[in-house]
Amino acid sequence: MTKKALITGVTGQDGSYLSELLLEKGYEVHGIVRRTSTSNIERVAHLSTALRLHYGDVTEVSRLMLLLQQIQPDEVYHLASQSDVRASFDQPEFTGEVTGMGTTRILEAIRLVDLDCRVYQASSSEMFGASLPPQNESTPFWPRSPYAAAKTYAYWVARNYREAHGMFVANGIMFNHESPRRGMTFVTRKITHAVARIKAGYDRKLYLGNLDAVRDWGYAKEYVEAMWLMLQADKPSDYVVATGTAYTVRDFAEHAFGYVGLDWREFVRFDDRYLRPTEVDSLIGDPSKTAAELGWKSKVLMPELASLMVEEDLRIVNAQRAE
Ligand code: NAP
Ligand code: G4F
Repeated sequence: MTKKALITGVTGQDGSYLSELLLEKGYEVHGIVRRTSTSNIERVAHLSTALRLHYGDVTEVSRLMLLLQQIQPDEVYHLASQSDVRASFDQPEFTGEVTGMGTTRILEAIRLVDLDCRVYQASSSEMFGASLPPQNESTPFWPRSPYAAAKTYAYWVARNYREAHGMFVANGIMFNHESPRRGMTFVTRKITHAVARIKAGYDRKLYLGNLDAVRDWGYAKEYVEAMWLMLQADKPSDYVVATGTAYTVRDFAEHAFGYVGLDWREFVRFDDRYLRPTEVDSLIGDPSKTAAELGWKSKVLMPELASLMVEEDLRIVNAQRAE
């Protein structure tokens, strides 16, 4: 029997890599797409003949119920979210609706249609916030943004549906993962895209906020494999997904500019618009449980990640120049 998967947030960075992975594994893959006035399917356009896309929104439970009833997925990957931490300070209520309540809606919809399926909840290392590293599955949560608070709520709702209703729901507590498909507002992609534009002579400066923040950056393409592994386990649980390595934003900029032979100090300038009312200073994950129970381990670390992202942004910028 062909397995069926439903992905919310299929048009995002992770949704696109996960779609590729599940299609490769022979799944019938369905995705929920928001209706927008301009196209939002660029990241999955190359999969359009294989992928089955449906309009929907995680703020509309009736639509979620109908789709679940029609598709009857074996696995649901709930990735949809307002995922920009800085933006969550400007839109806290909206972030709560989508990132927090969205999880309740998808779980309640599954329960109401009485569907026997496995669910992945996209939890985040942002939940650890001000708790000191290294962070693992037992580290207390201390959310430092409306986004992190919404994800913490969603994490506990996922746990509660597991405990109260016996549903198979796994929380992937993922640390920052990046790729050439990363949204342009996140610091890594903002840097690599700027490096390519500066190298091509289009821009002269890059404005950033806190360069001292420490992150544990991994490669998104590898992280979606951990999502799938969580839903193949014998029982549902919560897993930290990380590389266990630590770099500052400054380190990332140094590597990205250095890759094209530039000195970051000549181009990066400070802009306080990119500071946050409350910052998360240091996230460094301890993925030992995930390695021991799921056999997952990251391979690509920050220097290689920065290089491959710059490489792809150089290709994009040069292709635009040729047009
Ligand atoms: P992303 O690129 O921002 O993608 C988010 C997805 O959610 C997009 O497909 C977006 O649609 C969709 N979406 C937003 N609001 C929606 C709504 N109301 N209804 C339906 N879909 C909606 O995020 P990502 O990096 O792939 O991350 C995937 C998930 O993992 C998110 O939940 C994120 O918070 C979480 N996470 C990410 C990281 C990371 O480092 N990347 C780490 C931990 C957790 P549009 O394309 O139309 O905007
Ligand atoms: O790239 P960022 O915006 O990612 P952040 O806030 O760590 O959140 C990402 O990872 C989370 C997992 O830990 C996800 F849950 C979340 O959805 C998202 O994918 O910022 C990283 C760091 C921050 O400390 C920020 O203050 O970079 C610092 N930074 C410095 N200058 C900047 C900038 N961030 C952005 N976005 N833009 C800047 O100019």
